[in-house]
Order: sequence, then structure tokens, then C-alpha cells
Amino acid sequence: MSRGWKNTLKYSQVTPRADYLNRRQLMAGAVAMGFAGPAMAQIATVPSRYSTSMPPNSFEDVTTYNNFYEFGTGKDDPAKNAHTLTVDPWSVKIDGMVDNPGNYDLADIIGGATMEERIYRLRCVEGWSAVIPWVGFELSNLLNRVGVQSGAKYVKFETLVRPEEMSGQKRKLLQWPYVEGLRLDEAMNPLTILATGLYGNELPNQNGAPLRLVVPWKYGFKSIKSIVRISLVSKEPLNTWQQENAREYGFFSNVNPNVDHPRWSQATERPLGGGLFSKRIPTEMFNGYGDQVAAMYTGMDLEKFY
Ligand SMILES: Nc1nc2c(c(=O)[nH]1)N[C@H]1C(S)=C(S)[C@@H](COP(=O)(O)O)O[C@H]1N2
Ligand SMILES: [Mo]
Repeated sequence: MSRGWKNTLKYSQVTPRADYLNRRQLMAGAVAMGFAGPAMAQIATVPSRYSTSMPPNSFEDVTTYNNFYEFGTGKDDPAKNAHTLTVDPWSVKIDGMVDNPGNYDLADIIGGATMEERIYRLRCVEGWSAVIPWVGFELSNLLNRVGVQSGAKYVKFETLVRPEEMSGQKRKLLQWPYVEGLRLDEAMNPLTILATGLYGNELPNQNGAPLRLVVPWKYGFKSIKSIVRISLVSKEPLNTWQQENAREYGFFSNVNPNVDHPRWSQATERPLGGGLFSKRIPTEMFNGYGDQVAAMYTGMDLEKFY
């Protein structure tokens, strides 16, 4: 795998939203015309046709209201506490049913992939939602490079365990490490990305630096943060929330307004940024990504496979 990727921008250098949107248009033009110069290298992502047309939330919203139990259960805990995490150096172990298992440097994980900007909707199972411009690449790119063997049916992901830097892990809030899983076809779907940034810059720690999954048609908890291990396995992995409460959380966790959580309705959502009492909007089947993903679930009873 090729080397050479180096992300030098810090998120403190991030531009306000209006500038960002302007710059995004500029960049789209620059890339299309083929003269993105060195000064622009860090943000030279390809704008993606998979992006939603909804306007993104503010950088402030999506980096101060987070779920990342490794740093506490409060929505503001990750922003307050995640600065303690060392994200460089970072390596990811790839194992199980693959041709090229190993411990890979982050640079090797990213090397060779086309970085894209994907503006995706994220819908948390708790009822809030956000529109986030991610920087990332298709998970299928990495899986193809490591070589998935024929016995592999699922992909299992694990978050770092490092209680000295992840204050929430000093308590047994969840069983650590945080674990997630996808069926192989879900993992290979072009919508599924590994993100390394947002708003054209490095991923802030509270959003899962330096590498997190984004699966936009599933509830937010499937999008596991700060990944250190990716395993190709034959059996459906037991994910963290299913392990905590299998009655409330399943393996698939597809966004579905017709299947309620046992303790609350999933029919509507509250977009971040409008204030706590802002108007709720209807939640869409597969979070609005049905055209690209519904076919994977034909014939499945989505009330049973929630
Ligand atoms: N390791 C880990 N990943 C995680 C979580 C977590 O607690 N730990 N929370 C999940 C949940 S419930 C949501 S809604 C999203 C939130 O992502 P964001 O904070 O970047 O918006 O991260 C997901 N990934
Ligand atoms: Mo969530």
C-alpha cells in the first residue's frame, strides 16, 4: 500500500461555516479544472454525488453535541474531555479472513484511497439528527486492498481501549472496547465510508479521530469512532448496544420511522441547532438513503431484524 498521506491542518484552524461553504465551491471548481495547488492539498477532496443537498449543521453544533461514551455520557462531555486522546501515531489491526492481515499505520490505511467530501445526514437513535460534511473514503476501497476471503460474511470494528486517555473507560459505562459490525454487503456499499475529517479538516477527537465509520442509513451508534481493529469474520458480531440491551437495540439498526424503540417513537427527529424545543421533522425510511440501500434488505422483516 502506498505511503505519503499526511494531514497537517488542525481543527482549530477551521473556518467559520460561511467561509467553508464558499471555499467548498472554490475547491470544487479548482479540482474540476485540475489546478488545485499545494496550498489547497489538505482539502482537495472530490465532492461526492452521494452528498445530501440539505445544508450542513454548524461546525459548532456537530463538535459540541456528541455521543462518545469513552469520554462520558453527557452530550458535552466528549468536547470537554476528548482532547486527552493521542491520535498520532495510530495503527489499525486488520485480521480474520483477509489475504493481507497486519498492523497498518493510519497512512497505509488511507493511502491509495480517493478522499471525498460526503455531506451525510446522521440520525441518532435518541431522536436528534445532524447534517455533517465528512472527509473520507469508501470502506470497500480498504477491504479490496486487504483482500476479503470467501468465508468472510461480516466486518467487525473495535474502538481503542486506553483508560488513561479515555476518562469514561475508567468506569464500566459500557463493556470496552466499543464494538460494531456490518454485514459484508453493507460494508461494501458505496455509502459506507471511513471518515478522517469533517468540514475539510482533521476529525476533532470528539467526533472519533483519527478514523471513524459513517453508515448514514443506520442509527448513529453504528458509526463507531476511533477504530483500532477491523476483523473479517464468518459470524454476526455482537455489537455494543445489542450487548447492553438486546431488546432495545439490534444488529441492523436501520433508520426506520415505522419501528419504534421500545421506550419511544422513532417517527420524528429533532435537527440539531434549532434549540431543544425546535420543531421535529419526520424521519425518513433508511434516513432518506433508501434508493441506494433498500435492495439489500428485500424479503427481510425489518420489525424482526431491527
Ligand atoms: N466508540 C464509540 N463510537 C460511537 C459512540 C460511542 O459512544 N463510542 N457513540 C455513537 C453514537 S450513539 C452516535 S449518535 C454517534 C455520534 O457521532 P458524532 O458525535 O460524531 O455526531 O457516534 C457513535 N459512535
Ligand atoms: Mo446515537
